[in-house]
Amino acid sequence: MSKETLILLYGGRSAEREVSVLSAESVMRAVNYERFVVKTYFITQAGDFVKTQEFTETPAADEKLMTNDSLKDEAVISPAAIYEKGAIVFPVLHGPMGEDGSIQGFLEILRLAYVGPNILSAASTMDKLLAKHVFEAVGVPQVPYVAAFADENQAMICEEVVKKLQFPVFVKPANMGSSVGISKVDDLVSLQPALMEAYKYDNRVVIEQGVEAREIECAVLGNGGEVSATQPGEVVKDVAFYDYNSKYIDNKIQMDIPAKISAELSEKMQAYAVKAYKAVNGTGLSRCDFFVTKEENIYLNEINAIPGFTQWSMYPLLWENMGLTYSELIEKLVDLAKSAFEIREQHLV
Ligand code: G1L
Repeated sequence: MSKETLILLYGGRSAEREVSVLSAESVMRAVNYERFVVKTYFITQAGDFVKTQEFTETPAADEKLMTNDSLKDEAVISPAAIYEKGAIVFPVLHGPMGEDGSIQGFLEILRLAYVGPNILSAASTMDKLLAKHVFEAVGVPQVPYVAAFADENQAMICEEVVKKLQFPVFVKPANMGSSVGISKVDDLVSLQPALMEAYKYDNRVVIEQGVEAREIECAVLGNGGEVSATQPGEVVKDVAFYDYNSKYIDNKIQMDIPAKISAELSEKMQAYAVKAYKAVNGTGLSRCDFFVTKEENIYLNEINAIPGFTQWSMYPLLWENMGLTYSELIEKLVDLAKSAFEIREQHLV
């Protein structure tokens, strides 16, 4: 039988480019080369598509994917030129072209199967405010929050915050592509400047109640009808705030898998994770991040439909703990991509 083609897209326009390259390298090394060949394309910061390496067997452990520095302008192709009949696309991209649904829309127009969230699940989980409204509607617990819009009366927004929340609060642009524009606010006088900072990135802003809590996460996998969640894992914090490098590049975050919590709490969390996932039309995968307080109150913090995906990231490790290896996870995601694609194709005719 001839091999299936996996098209690996990496790079992208956002600050998370480096994580994208690391994750794509992890994927390209873990692929089952008995079944697949891998064709890679780098997306530059300017948004250009560049054809890079092809792999027909497991690359050496130190093999790197080509990035900006090693590429020539002539290699730029038309985005649609990635098309190959029957191929499955693995978009390992963050930010503007990766997780807001746009690359997914592009791949649907091309009529290609792709791994991960569909247009709706990518776009809806990308927007903190929209996601909160949806979780509220289906009864998934969250910390109290206030929605703020740049064109509204800011004094009234501040009043609402004082009425509904307690300091400290977190002010975040609704668009969750990046960690910029976020502030922790300890008092009312600092609220207005924090809002102004957040509005630089989005005219829709979320103000969230700060809570003292453990951060416990659950991995969800599946398409609509058949969804499963892992036992949760804990992000063990020993410093208050991680910078980008320590968080994503040096992998300094410590994880406790499975999290040391009661079976009851764990089951409750899994059930909320699945409920929230289905509510945003979850497809492919998501990492559901919860806060757990001392009193064992659970709050869904956010759903990340495009989680860190190196072999040592939380999402794959949560599945590893359930007995699904990284390579098996990749194949499972590819199979989910193919079944979602077949359903789309059926609806076309
Ligand atoms: F394709 C998947 F499996 F759905 C997928 C795609 C991309 C899973 C995870 C990611 N993650 C990212 O692309 C990243 C930019 C967050 C790099 Cl880790």
